[in-house]
Amino acid sequence: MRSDAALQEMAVQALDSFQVEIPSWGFANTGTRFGKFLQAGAASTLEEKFSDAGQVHMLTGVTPTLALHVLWDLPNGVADSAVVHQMEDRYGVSAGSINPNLFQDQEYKFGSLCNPSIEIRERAISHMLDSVAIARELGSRDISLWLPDGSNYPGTQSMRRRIEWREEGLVRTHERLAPNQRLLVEYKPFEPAFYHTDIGDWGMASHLAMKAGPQARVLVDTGHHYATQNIEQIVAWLLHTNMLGGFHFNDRRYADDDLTLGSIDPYQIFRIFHEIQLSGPGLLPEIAFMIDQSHNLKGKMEAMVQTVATAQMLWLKAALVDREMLQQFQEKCDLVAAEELFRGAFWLDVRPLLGEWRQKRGLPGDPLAALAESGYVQRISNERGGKRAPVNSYA
Ligand code: LRH
Ligand code: MN
Repeated sequence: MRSDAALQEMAVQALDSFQVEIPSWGFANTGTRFGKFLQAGAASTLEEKFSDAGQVHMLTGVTPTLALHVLWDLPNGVADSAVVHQMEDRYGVSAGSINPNLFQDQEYKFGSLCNPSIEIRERAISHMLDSVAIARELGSRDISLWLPDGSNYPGTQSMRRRIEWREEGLVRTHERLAPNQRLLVEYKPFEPAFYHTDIGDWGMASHLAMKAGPQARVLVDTGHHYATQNIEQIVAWLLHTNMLGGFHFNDRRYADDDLTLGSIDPYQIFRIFHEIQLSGPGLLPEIAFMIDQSHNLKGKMEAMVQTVATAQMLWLKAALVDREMLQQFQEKCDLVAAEELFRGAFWLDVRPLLGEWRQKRGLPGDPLAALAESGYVQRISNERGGKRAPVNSYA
Protein backbone atom coordinates (compact mmCIF):
# COMPACT_ATOMS: atom_id res chain seq x y z
CA MET A 1 0.00 0.00 0.00
CA ARG A 2 1.45 3.42 -0.96
CA SER A 3 2.15 5.96 1.79
CA ASP A 4 0.25 9.21 1.95
CA ALA A 5 3.49 10.99 1.08
CA ALA A 6 3.78 8.91 -2.09
CA LEU A 7 0.13 9.63 -2.93
CA GLN A 8 0.78 13.32 -2.30
CA GLU A 9 3.79 13.31 -4.64
CA MET A 10 1.91 11.47 -7.39
CA ALA A 11 -0.97 13.93 -7.07
CA VAL A 12 1.33 16.93 -7.40
CA GLN A 13 3.06 15.55 -10.50
CA ALA A 14 -0.24 14.65 -12.14
CA LEU A 15 -1.91 17.99 -11.46
CA ASP A 16 1.19 20.01 -12.39
CA SER A 17 1.16 18.32 -15.83
CA PHE A 18 -2.56 18.90 -16.49
CA GLN A 19 -3.87 21.78 -18.58
CA VAL A 20 -7.03 22.03 -20.68
CA GLU A 21 -8.05 24.47 -23.40
CA ILE A 22 -11.52 26.01 -23.22
CA PRO A 23 -13.74 26.97 -26.22
CA SER A 24 -14.81 30.57 -26.90
CA TRP A 25 -18.18 29.19 -28.04
CA GLY A 26 -18.77 27.67 -24.59
CA PHE A 27 -19.43 31.19 -23.29
CA ALA A 28 -21.83 32.22 -26.10
CA ASN A 29 -25.57 31.68 -26.43
CA THR A 30 -26.05 28.29 -28.07
CA GLY A 31 -29.00 26.00 -28.57
CA THR A 32 -30.47 23.13 -30.48
CA ARG A 33 -32.57 23.18 -33.65
CA PHE A 34 -35.58 23.44 -31.38
CA GLY A 35 -34.52 26.64 -29.77
CA LYS A 36 -32.03 28.66 -27.82
CA PHE A 37 -32.48 29.87 -24.24
CA LEU A 38 -30.62 33.16 -23.97
CA GLN A 39 -28.55 34.00 -20.88
CA ALA A 40 -28.06 37.64 -19.91
CA GLY A 41 -24.42 36.99 -19.10
CA ALA A 42 -23.64 35.19 -22.36
CA ALA A 43 -20.58 36.42 -24.25
CA SER A 44 -21.12 37.76 -27.73
CA THR A 45 -17.92 39.73 -28.35
CA LEU A 46 -14.33 38.49 -28.52
CA GLU A 47 -13.51 40.66 -25.49
CA GLU A 48 -16.31 39.11 -23.43
CA LYS A 49 -15.12 35.60 -24.37
CA PHE A 50 -11.53 36.44 -23.34
CA SER A 51 -12.79 38.05 -20.13
CA ASP A 52 -14.74 34.89 -19.22
CA ALA A 53 -11.79 32.66 -20.12
CA GLY A 54 -9.51 34.87 -18.00
CA GLN A 55 -11.86 34.39 -15.05
CA VAL A 56 -11.88 30.60 -15.46
CA HIS A 57 -8.05 30.56 -15.61
CA MET A 58 -7.81 32.78 -12.53
CA LEU A 59 -10.10 30.39 -10.61
CA THR A 60 -8.56 27.09 -11.79
CA GLY A 61 -4.99 27.93 -12.89
CA VAL A 62 -5.08 25.29 -15.65
CA THR A 63 -6.81 26.92 -18.67
CA PRO A 64 -4.16 29.25 -20.18
CA THR A 65 -5.48 29.03 -23.76
CA LEU A 66 -8.78 29.77 -25.52
CA ALA A 67 -9.87 27.88 -28.65
CA LEU A 68 -11.13 30.24 -31.37
CA HIS A 69 -13.54 29.54 -34.22
CA VAL A 70 -12.49 31.66 -37.23
CA LEU A 71 -15.79 33.10 -38.48
CA TRP A 72 -17.25 33.42 -34.96
CA ASP A 73 -14.21 35.08 -33.36
CA LEU A 74 -12.07 36.51 -36.18
CA PRO A 75 -14.58 37.55 -38.87
CA ASN A 76 -11.89 39.78 -40.44
CA GLY A 77 -9.35 36.97 -40.50
CA VAL A 78 -5.65 37.79 -39.95
CA ALA A 79 -6.63 41.49 -39.61
CA ASP A 80 -8.22 40.62 -36.23
CA SER A 81 -4.93 39.28 -34.81
CA ALA A 82 -3.93 42.63 -33.29
CA VAL A 83 -7.19 42.72 -31.31
CA VAL A 84 -6.59 39.17 -30.12
CA HIS A 85 -3.11 40.10 -28.89
CA GLN A 86 -4.62 43.00 -26.93
CA MET A 87 -7.15 40.63 -25.34
CA GLU A 88 -4.41 38.15 -24.48
CA ASP A 89 -2.50 40.87 -22.60
CA ARG A 90 -5.62 42.24 -20.89
CA TYR A 91 -7.07 38.92 -19.68
CA GLY A 92 -4.02 36.69 -19.25
CA VAL A 93 -5.06 33.86 -21.56
CA SER A 94 -3.60 33.13 -25.02
CA ALA A 95 -5.22 32.18 -28.29
CA GLY A 96 -5.19 28.42 -28.61
CA SER A 97 -6.30 26.15 -31.42
CA ILE A 98 -7.71 27.78 -34.55
CA ASN A 99 -10.93 26.13 -35.76
CA PRO A 100 -11.98 26.80 -39.38
CA ASN A 101 -15.71 27.27 -40.11
CA LEU A 102 -16.62 25.12 -43.10
CA PHE A 103 -20.21 24.47 -42.05
CA GLN A 104 -22.33 27.62 -42.12
CA ASP A 105 -21.94 29.20 -45.58
CA GLN A 106 -24.82 28.50 -48.01
CA GLU A 107 -22.45 27.23 -50.73
CA TYR A 108 -21.32 24.42 -48.44
CA LYS A 109 -24.78 22.77 -48.72
CA PHE A 110 -23.30 19.77 -50.55
CA GLY A 111 -19.91 19.98 -48.87
CA SER A 112 -16.86 22.15 -48.56
CA LEU A 113 -13.52 20.38 -49.22
CA CYS A 114 -15.58 17.51 -50.65
CA ASN A 115 -18.05 19.53 -52.76
CA PRO A 116 -18.42 18.32 -56.39
CA SER A 117 -17.90 21.94 -57.50
CA ILE A 118 -14.18 22.78 -57.85
CA GLU A 119 -14.98 26.50 -57.28
CA ILE A 120 -16.53 25.70 -53.90
CA ARG A 121 -13.65 23.33 -52.99
CA GLU A 122 -11.20 26.13 -53.82
CA ARG A 123 -13.16 28.52 -51.55
CA ALA A 124 -12.96 25.97 -48.74
CA ILE A 125 -9.22 25.48 -49.28
CA SER A 126 -8.62 29.25 -49.18
CA HIS A 127 -10.49 29.38 -45.83
CA MET A 128 -8.19 26.59 -44.57
CA LEU A 129 -5.14 28.56 -45.73
CA ASP A 130 -6.51 31.71 -44.05
CA SER A 131 -6.87 29.68 -40.83
CA VAL A 132 -3.23 28.55 -41.10
CA ALA A 133 -2.17 32.19 -41.61
CA ILE A 134 -4.21 33.31 -38.58
CA ALA A 135 -2.65 30.58 -36.45
CA ARG A 136 0.81 31.63 -37.60
CA GLU A 137 0.05 35.30 -36.74
CA LEU A 138 -1.26 34.33 -33.29
CA GLY A 139 1.50 31.82 -32.56
CA SER A 140 -1.07 29.02 -32.30
CA ARG A 141 0.28 25.50 -32.88
CA ASP A 142 -2.94 23.70 -33.88
CA ILE A 143 -5.36 24.18 -36.75
CA SER A 144 -8.24 21.98 -35.65
CA LEU A 145 -10.47 20.93 -38.54
CA TRP A 146 -13.97 19.50 -38.33
CA LEU A 147 -15.78 18.92 -41.62
CA PRO A 148 -19.58 18.46 -41.62
CA ASP A 149 -19.33 17.22 -45.19
CA GLY A 150 -21.44 14.22 -46.22
CA SER A 151 -24.78 13.32 -47.77
CA ASN A 152 -28.30 12.42 -46.68
CA TYR A 153 -29.40 9.90 -49.29
CA PRO A 154 -27.74 6.78 -50.82
CA GLY A 155 -26.55 7.21 -54.40
CA THR A 156 -26.65 11.01 -54.32
CA GLN A 157 -22.88 11.57 -53.92
CA SER A 158 -19.70 9.70 -54.98
CA MET A 159 -18.03 8.77 -51.70
CA ARG A 160 -14.89 7.66 -53.64
CA ARG A 161 -14.39 10.94 -55.51
CA ARG A 162 -15.02 12.92 -52.32
CA ILE A 163 -12.10 11.03 -50.68
CA GLU A 164 -9.74 12.27 -53.42
CA TRP A 165 -10.99 15.85 -53.14
CA ARG A 166 -10.57 15.79 -49.38
CA GLU A 167 -7.09 14.32 -49.58
CA GLU A 168 -6.09 17.11 -51.96
CA GLY A 169 -7.52 19.80 -49.67
CA LEU A 170 -5.66 18.51 -46.62
CA VAL A 171 -2.38 17.99 -48.50
CA ARG A 172 -2.49 21.60 -49.78
CA THR A 173 -3.27 22.85 -46.27
CA HIS A 174 -0.44 20.79 -44.74
CA GLU A 175 2.01 22.27 -47.28
CA ARG A 176 1.33 25.74 -45.75
CA LEU A 177 2.00 24.73 -42.13
CA ALA A 178 4.95 26.34 -40.31
CA PRO A 179 7.40 23.78 -38.84
CA ASN A 180 5.85 24.05 -35.33
CA GLN A 181 2.25 23.88 -36.54
CA ARG A 182 -0.10 20.88 -36.66
CA LEU A 183 -3.28 20.01 -38.54
CA LEU A 184 -5.76 18.13 -36.34
CA VAL A 185 -8.38 16.07 -38.19
CA GLU A 186 -11.62 15.59 -36.24
CA TYR A 187 -14.00 12.76 -37.17
CA LYS A 188 -17.74 12.44 -36.53
CA PRO A 189 -20.06 9.55 -37.60
CA PHE A 190 -23.14 11.68 -38.40
CA GLU A 191 -24.89 15.11 -38.02
CA PRO A 192 -25.48 17.29 -39.86
CA ALA A 193 -25.24 14.62 -42.57
CA PHE A 194 -27.40 11.58 -41.95
CA TYR A 195 -26.45 9.04 -44.66
CA HIS A 196 -22.64 9.32 -44.96
CA THR A 197 -20.12 11.65 -43.33
CA ASP A 198 -16.87 12.08 -45.22
CA ILE A 199 -14.64 11.93 -42.12
CA GLY A 200 -16.79 9.45 -40.21
CA ASP A 201 -14.42 7.59 -37.90
CA TRP A 202 -10.89 7.33 -36.53
CA GLY A 203 -9.72 5.13 -39.38
CA MET A 204 -10.70 7.64 -42.03
CA ALA A 205 -9.23 10.50 -40.00
CA SER A 206 -5.99 8.56 -39.46
CA HIS A 207 -5.64 7.80 -43.15
CA LEU A 208 -6.28 11.43 -44.10
CA ALA A 209 -3.81 12.73 -41.52
CA MET A 210 -1.11 10.31 -42.67
CA LYS A 211 -1.81 11.25 -46.31
CA ALA A 212 -1.73 14.99 -45.52
CA GLY A 213 1.73 14.86 -43.96
CA PRO A 214 3.90 14.37 -40.84
CA GLN A 215 2.42 17.35 -38.99
CA ALA A 216 -1.15 16.05 -39.16
CA ARG A 217 -2.82 14.12 -36.33
CA VAL A 218 -6.26 12.84 -35.32
CA LEU A 219 -8.58 14.71 -32.92
CA VAL A 220 -10.91 12.61 -30.77
CA ASP A 221 -14.17 14.35 -29.81
CA THR A 222 -15.65 12.07 -27.13
CA GLY A 223 -19.17 12.92 -28.35
CA HIS A 224 -18.44 11.70 -31.87
CA HIS A 225 -18.88 7.97 -31.29
CA TYR A 226 -21.71 5.48 -31.42
CA ALA A 227 -22.89 4.67 -27.88
CA THR A 228 -21.44 1.15 -28.10
CA GLN A 229 -17.96 2.18 -29.26
CA ASN A 230 -14.96 1.62 -26.96
CA ILE A 231 -13.36 5.09 -27.11
CA GLU A 232 -10.38 4.25 -24.88
CA GLN A 233 -9.50 1.39 -27.26
CA ILE A 234 -9.49 3.88 -30.16
CA VAL A 235 -7.24 6.11 -28.04
CA ALA A 236 -4.91 3.15 -27.38
CA TRP A 237 -4.64 2.55 -31.14
CA LEU A 238 -4.00 6.23 -31.92
CA LEU A 239 -1.29 6.30 -29.24
CA HIS A 240 0.22 3.07 -30.59
CA THR A 241 0.30 4.49 -34.14
CA ASN A 242 1.48 7.92 -32.92
CA MET A 243 -1.53 9.56 -34.57
CA LEU A 244 -3.18 11.06 -31.50
CA GLY A 245 -3.16 14.88 -31.64
CA GLY A 246 -5.80 15.81 -29.11
CA PHE A 247 -9.26 15.69 -27.64
CA HIS A 248 -12.53 17.57 -27.53
CA PHE A 249 -13.94 16.52 -24.19
CA ASN A 250 -17.67 16.61 -23.38
CA ASP A 251 -20.29 14.03 -22.39
CA ARG A 252 -23.39 12.52 -23.96
CA ARG A 253 -26.26 10.13 -23.26
CA TYR A 254 -27.32 9.54 -26.84
CA ALA A 255 -25.42 11.34 -29.65
CA ASP A 256 -23.27 14.48 -29.95
CA ASP A 257 -25.11 16.01 -27.00
CA ASP A 258 -22.19 18.29 -26.00
CA LEU A 259 -23.06 17.92 -22.31
CA THR A 260 -20.55 18.78 -19.59
CA LEU A 261 -17.62 16.40 -19.10
CA GLY A 262 -18.27 13.63 -16.59
CA SER A 263 -21.96 14.49 -16.22
CA ILE A 264 -23.21 11.19 -17.71
CA ASP A 265 -20.22 8.76 -17.67
CA PRO A 266 -17.24 10.05 -15.66
CA TYR A 267 -15.73 6.52 -15.71
CA GLN A 268 -15.40 6.92 -19.53
CA ILE A 269 -13.05 9.88 -19.19
CA PHE A 270 -11.15 8.09 -16.38
CA ARG A 271 -10.54 5.13 -18.70
CA ILE A 272 -9.31 7.46 -21.48
CA PHE A 273 -6.99 9.31 -19.10
CA HIS A 274 -5.58 5.96 -17.94
CA GLU A 275 -4.64 4.97 -21.51
CA ILE A 276 -2.88 8.33 -21.95
CA GLN A 277 -1.03 8.12 -18.65
CA LEU A 278 0.19 4.61 -19.58
CA SER A 279 2.27 6.34 -22.25
CA GLY A 280 4.09 8.38 -19.60
CA PRO A 281 4.41 12.17 -19.13
CA GLY A 282 6.81 12.62 -22.08
CA LEU A 283 3.95 12.39 -24.57
CA LEU A 284 1.63 14.92 -22.92
CA PRO A 285 2.83 18.03 -24.79
CA GLU A 286 1.84 16.26 -28.00
CA ILE A 287 -1.77 15.74 -26.87
CA ALA A 288 -4.00 18.81 -26.91
CA PHE A 289 -6.65 18.59 -24.17
CA MET A 290 -9.61 20.77 -25.15
CA ILE A 291 -13.19 21.17 -24.01
CA ASP A 292 -15.89 21.30 -26.70
CA GLN A 293 -19.32 21.82 -25.16
CA SER A 294 -22.42 23.95 -25.64
CA HIS A 295 -23.96 25.11 -22.39
CA ASN A 296 -27.60 25.43 -23.42
CA LEU A 297 -29.19 25.19 -19.95
CA LYS A 298 -26.43 25.43 -17.28
CA GLY A 299 -24.95 28.83 -16.48
CA LYS A 300 -22.06 29.14 -18.92
CA MET A 301 -19.40 30.24 -16.39
CA GLU A 302 -20.52 27.68 -13.82
CA ALA A 303 -20.56 24.90 -16.44
CA MET A 304 -17.04 25.78 -17.63
CA VAL A 305 -15.52 25.96 -14.14
CA GLN A 306 -17.34 22.74 -13.14
CA THR A 307 -16.02 21.02 -16.27
CA VAL A 308 -12.40 22.01 -15.65
CA ALA A 309 -12.59 20.93 -11.99
CA THR A 310 -14.14 17.59 -13.00
CA ALA A 311 -11.43 16.99 -15.61
CA GLN A 312 -8.73 17.70 -13.00
CA MET A 313 -10.37 15.27 -10.58
CA LEU A 314 -10.61 12.46 -13.15
CA TRP A 315 -7.03 13.06 -14.31
CA LEU A 316 -5.83 12.79 -10.69
CA LYS A 317 -7.85 9.61 -10.06
CA ALA A 318 -6.29 8.01 -13.15
CA ALA A 319 -2.82 9.06 -11.96
CA LEU A 320 -3.41 7.16 -8.70
CA VAL A 321 -3.80 3.79 -10.44
CA ASP A 322 -0.82 1.65 -9.30
CA ARG A 323 0.13 0.76 -12.86
CA GLU A 324 2.93 -1.70 -11.95
CA MET A 325 0.61 -3.67 -9.65
CA LEU A 326 -2.12 -3.54 -12.30
CA GLN A 327 0.21 -4.94 -14.95
CA GLN A 328 1.09 -7.85 -12.66
CA PHE A 329 -2.61 -8.68 -12.12
CA GLN A 330 -3.21 -8.34 -15.90
CA GLU A 331 -0.38 -10.70 -16.76
CA LYS A 332 -1.64 -13.18 -14.17
CA CYS A 333 -5.18 -12.66 -15.57
CA ASP A 334 -6.30 -12.05 -12.02
CA LEU A 335 -9.41 -10.29 -13.29
CA VAL A 336 -11.09 -9.34 -10.03
CA ALA A 337 -7.87 -8.08 -8.44
CA ALA A 338 -7.08 -6.04 -11.56
CA GLU A 339 -10.59 -4.56 -11.72
CA GLU A 340 -10.70 -3.79 -8.01
CA LEU A 341 -7.36 -2.00 -8.24
CA PHE A 342 -8.29 -0.11 -11.43
CA ARG A 343 -11.82 0.87 -10.38
CA GLY A 344 -10.62 1.46 -6.82
CA ALA A 345 -8.67 4.50 -7.99
CA PHE A 346 -11.80 5.83 -9.68
CA TRP A 347 -13.67 5.55 -6.42
CA LEU A 348 -11.03 7.45 -4.45
CA ASP A 349 -12.25 10.81 -3.10
CA VAL A 350 -9.41 13.02 -4.35
CA ARG A 351 -11.07 16.35 -3.51
CA PRO A 352 -8.87 16.92 -0.39
CA LEU A 353 -5.68 16.27 -2.46
CA LEU A 354 -6.95 18.61 -5.21
CA GLY A 355 -7.95 21.31 -2.71
CA GLU A 356 -4.50 21.16 -1.11
CA TRP A 357 -2.76 21.36 -4.54
CA ARG A 358 -4.82 24.46 -5.36
CA GLN A 359 -4.23 26.25 -2.07
CA LYS A 360 -0.47 25.60 -2.28
CA ARG A 361 -0.60 27.51 -5.60
CA GLY A 362 -2.65 30.42 -4.28
CA LEU A 363 -5.76 29.15 -6.06
CA PRO A 364 -9.19 28.83 -4.45
CA GLY A 365 -9.68 25.37 -2.93
CA ASP A 366 -13.15 25.20 -4.50
CA PRO A 367 -13.25 27.21 -7.77
CA LEU A 368 -17.02 26.86 -8.18
CA ALA A 369 -17.65 28.32 -4.73
CA ALA A 370 -15.10 31.05 -5.46
CA LEU A 371 -16.92 31.90 -8.70
CA ALA A 372 -20.19 32.32 -6.78
CA GLU A 373 -18.49 34.47 -4.13
CA SER A 374 -16.78 36.63 -6.82
CA GLY A 375 -20.10 38.01 -8.10
CA TYR A 376 -18.60 37.78 -11.60
CA VAL A 377 -21.68 36.15 -13.13
CA GLN A 378 -24.00 38.76 -11.65
CA ARG A 379 -21.72 41.55 -12.88
CA ILE A 380 -21.53 40.32 -16.48
CA SER A 381 -25.28 39.61 -16.52
CA ASN A 382 -25.94 43.23 -15.54
CA GLU A 383 -23.35 44.58 -17.99
CA ARG A 384 -24.35 42.38 -20.91
CA GLY A 385 -27.98 41.69 -20.11
CA GLY A 386 -29.24 44.76 -21.94
CA LYS A 387 -27.44 43.83 -25.15
CA ARG A 388 -29.46 41.06 -26.76
CA ALA A 389 -26.95 38.54 -28.15
CA PRO A 390 -27.44 37.75 -31.88
CA VAL A 391 -29.83 34.82 -32.37
CA ASN A 392 -28.36 32.51 -34.98
CA SER A 393 -28.19 28.75 -35.27
CA TYR A 394 -25.24 27.61 -33.11
CA ALA A 395 -23.10 30.31 -31.45
C1 LRH B 1 -18.74 19.48 -34.32
C2 LRH B 1 -17.81 20.04 -33.27
C3 LRH B 1 -16.57 20.67 -33.84
C4 LRH B 1 -16.74 22.15 -33.63
C5 LRH B 1 -18.13 22.31 -33.23
C6 LRH B 1 -18.32 23.48 -32.36
O1 LRH B 1 -19.76 18.74 -33.73
O2 LRH B 1 -17.51 19.05 -32.35
O3 LRH B 1 -15.45 20.36 -33.10
O4 LRH B 1 -16.32 22.88 -34.67
O5 LRH B 1 -18.47 21.10 -32.61
MN1 MN C 1 -15.57 18.91 -31.46
